[in-house]
Amino acid sequence: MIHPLELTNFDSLLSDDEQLLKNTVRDFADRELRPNIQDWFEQGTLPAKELGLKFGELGALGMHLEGYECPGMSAVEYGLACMEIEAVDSGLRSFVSVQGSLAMYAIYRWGSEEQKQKYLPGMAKGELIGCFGLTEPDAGSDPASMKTRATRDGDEWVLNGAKMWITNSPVADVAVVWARTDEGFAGFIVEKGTPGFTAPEIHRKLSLRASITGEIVLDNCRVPEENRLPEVHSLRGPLTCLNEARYGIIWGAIGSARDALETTIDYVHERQVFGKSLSAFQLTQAKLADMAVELNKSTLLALQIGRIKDSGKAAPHQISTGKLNSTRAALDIVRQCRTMLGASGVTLEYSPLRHANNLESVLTYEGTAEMHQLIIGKALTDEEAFR
Ligand code: TGC
Ligand code: FAD
Repeated sequence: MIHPLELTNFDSLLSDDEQLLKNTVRDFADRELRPNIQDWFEQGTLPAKELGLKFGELGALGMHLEGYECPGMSAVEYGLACMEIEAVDSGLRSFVSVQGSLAMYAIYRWGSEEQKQKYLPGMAKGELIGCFGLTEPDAGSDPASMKTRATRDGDEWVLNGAKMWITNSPVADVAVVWARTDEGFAGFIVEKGTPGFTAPEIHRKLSLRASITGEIVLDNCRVPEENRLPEVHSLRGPLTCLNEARYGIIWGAIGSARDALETTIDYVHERQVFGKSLSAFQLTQAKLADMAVELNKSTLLALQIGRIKDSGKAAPHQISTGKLNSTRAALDIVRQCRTMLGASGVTLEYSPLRHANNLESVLTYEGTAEMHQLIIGKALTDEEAFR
């Protein structure tokens, strides 16, 4: 019996260092994450502070960034880490994505040297938790319509507005907040405790329950000019960060699908129906074969995009290609897996339905499937059809 990814000898495409990294993160996930995930998901929470320190020790936060006490790994290594973490739960990969690819990357790419020195080492260690506030109640897919405004007042900026669906905002020490100004768009680093900044938690989610989600409310919140990201003048600022997080999702979603398929293969061997193993029926094998083929195609696509990214040439539409494919393929696989577990598939004892619920968020955040179709469509036609 072979593992599904042996259909294309996926591991043979990885270097020794990449294999080692993958195995290290998988061991960490088995030891620190997998034993707790059912409880975290059921309780709808996460021990964010404790987990941040553990991810920091592992080197998973800002993993692909150079300097400032970040590990400086390759894009492929970062992707493999996302895959192993999301094989446990999308909420855990989200924690890593938001910290490293969104909050830290925003400072790394667009911040001043002082800002990088001040925040990045603590964030890499998980001592400071970051969040990234772009989406608003009335501006999700279209961030250009954001209402949050920053007005200059001497050496300070006054922020007013509201952000919605912000991963980790209730527990964040540092929020990167995007706002409209008279000159265009700008990004600000807002520290926890700044007067006028609050971050109430959003409850009763049916998806990504092992992740803390909140709002950000800015009510005459004053931040010094030194907290503005000096290099940002347009939406290119936040959208560049999204490329990084979308890249991690390409690999992460495949992790969920792989875990669901592994769970299902184990289950159909054990489950007896009509006098023999569920695995011995042709219909079962056809489903497993189709899912394994899709998993392999998606994994190979992720690796190719990772190699392009490591060459420094990944274009946004290439990242959209991977994000669109991985999230849709993963959802199809985990839903099919759920059906094959019968009634057992609706409990927390087995991962497929938990992954399916999570992947509904993953399909929506970091650009919905439709946004990625439109980004690819624009690249193919030179016609913009967003508006
Ligand atoms: P548009 O006029 O096309 O561009 C504005 C400026 O941005 C530049 N640009 C990009 N730069 C880097 N990377 C990209 N992917 C870029 N896309 C555009 C562009 O060159 C231009 O630069 P400049 O300097 O000339 O001004 O912008 P638009 O308003 O037409 O919007 C395009 C669209 C719809 C593709 C964009 O708004 C979009 O991607 N919308 C989706 C929003 C989204 O994905 N939000 C995610 C929020 S964060 C989140 O969900 C975290 S989830 C937690 C987790 O990750 O786990
Ligand atoms: P809308 O933009 O209102 O879209 C609704 C529907 O309309 C979608 O199907 C969409 O594809 C479709 N649609 C929109 N425009 C078009 C069009 N032009 N053509 C055709 N169809 C269209 N955001 C952050 O900034 N930071 C975070 O940390 C963060 N974390 C999140 C965590 C979770 C659990 C979730 C669920 C979301 C998170 N988000 C975060 C927000 C996320 O990025 C947005 O939900 C997403 O961008 C979609 O925006 P929306 O929900 O406003 O949907």
